[in-house]
Amino acid sequence: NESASIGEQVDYKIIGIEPGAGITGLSHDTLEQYENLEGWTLQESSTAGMIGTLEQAIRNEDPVIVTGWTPHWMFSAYDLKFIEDPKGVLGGAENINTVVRKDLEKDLPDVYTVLDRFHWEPEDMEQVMYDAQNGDFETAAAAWIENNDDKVSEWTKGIEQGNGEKVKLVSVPWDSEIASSSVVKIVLDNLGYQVEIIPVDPAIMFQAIATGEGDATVAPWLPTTHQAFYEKHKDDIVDLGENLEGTQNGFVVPAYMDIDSIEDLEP
Ligand code: PBE
Repeated sequence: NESASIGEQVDYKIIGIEPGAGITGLSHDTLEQYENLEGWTLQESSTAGMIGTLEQAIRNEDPVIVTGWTPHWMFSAYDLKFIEDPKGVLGGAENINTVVRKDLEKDLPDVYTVLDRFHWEPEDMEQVMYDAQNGDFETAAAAWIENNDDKVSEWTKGIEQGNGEKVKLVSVPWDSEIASSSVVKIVLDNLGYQVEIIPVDPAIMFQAIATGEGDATVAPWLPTTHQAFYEKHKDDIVDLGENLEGTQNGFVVPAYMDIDSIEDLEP
């Protein structure tokens, strides 16, 4: 129905992802903080489920609103746009930080130094994510490392070889963080460490670093997406600062939809 409001057309639903994701909590906050979203619901599912719903809507040129973020390949696969979030509930431009357990510096000083130096650009992460679509993350990360010796040697210069010490790299199960964790794993493996990547929900990731069960993570999105988990554990973790600047969350729609702002959605 052409004259129906967007709300009516999408059944007052925002298509979300996993319940444990930071963006899911922020999306619930968004529904609460915008009065015009009264009566709207967030349909939690999975990242694959969200993408499936988005793809199907695009095939039919139907309206759809999903929770999205960048870096993500969906922006190169489809013509999409973020709609404005004037209250900033979903966060503005964010960063990804490196967070390690207390005592990592003492126990594994060289690993700590490499992690502290690890820093790259969204384009680097996207390159690994893009290559992994036609293969796997391990191969894509290895290729990126081979092609970016200048960056990698900045992180590893003067670092002594390890002796097979184990490193538990905790992460989250989204492509962006599988990409960064895979790169860090291979860099440390090549230095003689044995790195295991453990993908868990963001809440568990912070808890693992705080309890010392995990050694490090390069996956926290801050200051907004993972703020609640960060606040809970901030006294028991060591924040080594940004490893990447310029991520973004938001409500995402196909470019053919005539809507620009969350405030334009009708109750
Ligand atoms: N994300 C991608 C995650 C972090 C990385 C935005 C879906 C989240 O916790 O929401």
